[in-house]
Amino acid sequence: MDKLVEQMQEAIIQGQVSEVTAMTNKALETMAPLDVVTKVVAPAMGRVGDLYSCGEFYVPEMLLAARAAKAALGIVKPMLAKGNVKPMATVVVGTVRGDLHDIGKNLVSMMLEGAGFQVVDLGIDVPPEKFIQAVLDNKADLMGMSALISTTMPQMGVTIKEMEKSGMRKQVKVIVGGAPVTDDYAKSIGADGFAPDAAQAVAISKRLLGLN
Ligand code: B1M
Repeated sequence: MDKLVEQMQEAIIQGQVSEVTAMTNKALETMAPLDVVTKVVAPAMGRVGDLYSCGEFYVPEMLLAARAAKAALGIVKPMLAKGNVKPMATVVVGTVRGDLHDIGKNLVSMMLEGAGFQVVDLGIDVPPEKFIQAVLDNKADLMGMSALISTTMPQMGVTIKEMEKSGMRKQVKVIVGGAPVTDDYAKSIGADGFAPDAAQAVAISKRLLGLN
């Protein structure tokens, strides 16, 4: 692995915001912004998850690492959005009720924006009624839900059921994602699409809307 990539990953894992900021700026002299996301931030946060799982990291360490990851993402975000053409569709995205994880959802938002979508990002802990209202207010073509915990994942199905009840389900395509989510799970709750990562979220969103 490239030495700088390795050092950046380590700095994210250790939550060193200023080092991550400096190294990200340096890396961007030679590295594509998307590579910072896929080769540095995503794998580093994966390792943070492993460290948490095996009891080496606790919540404070995860928070510090997440802050450092966000510092890197804050730098690359405007670059990913560059080269943007006129919005081709509107998408409402958010992390479901009870779930505070937003790094993956932010990556998905950034990539969609970069691909030319207008993104309405509702943030974290989004209840079904807020998703529904935002879709209606923005006349969204697509709605994206992210969930990172097995106990919050069912909120995606709850939201889809509420959309059905309110009679607006057919007006909007629904895509879901997040580490515990699978294609089968997405189908079982009636979502139109599932994406395992941010790049595929763009490809699948385009496909669902017939934009390819
Ligand atoms: Co939490 N956490 N966390 N955490 N956390 C996980 C998810 C966990 C797997 C860690 C572990 O045990 N190994 C575990 C869940 C276990 C389970 O579900 N059974 C867990 C837990 C338990 C918790 C708490 C309960 C801990 C506690 O308090 N005891 C708590 C819950 C808080 C809550 O949400 N109510 C908690 C809190 C936190 C922090 C706040 C400290 C922090 C979040 C900070 C933040 O997001 N601002 C945090 C973090 C950082 C993690 C891990 C380490 C990393 C998540 C991440 O950012 N990954 C995570 C472990 C892991 O996932 N390995 C963990 C990087 C990101 C790029 O990947 O989010 O998967 P990901 O997104 C990908 C794809 O999934 C996909 O594209 C993204 C980019 O490629 N994708 C989509 C995501 N959303 C999509 C939507 C789409 C399409 C694709 O369409 C709309």
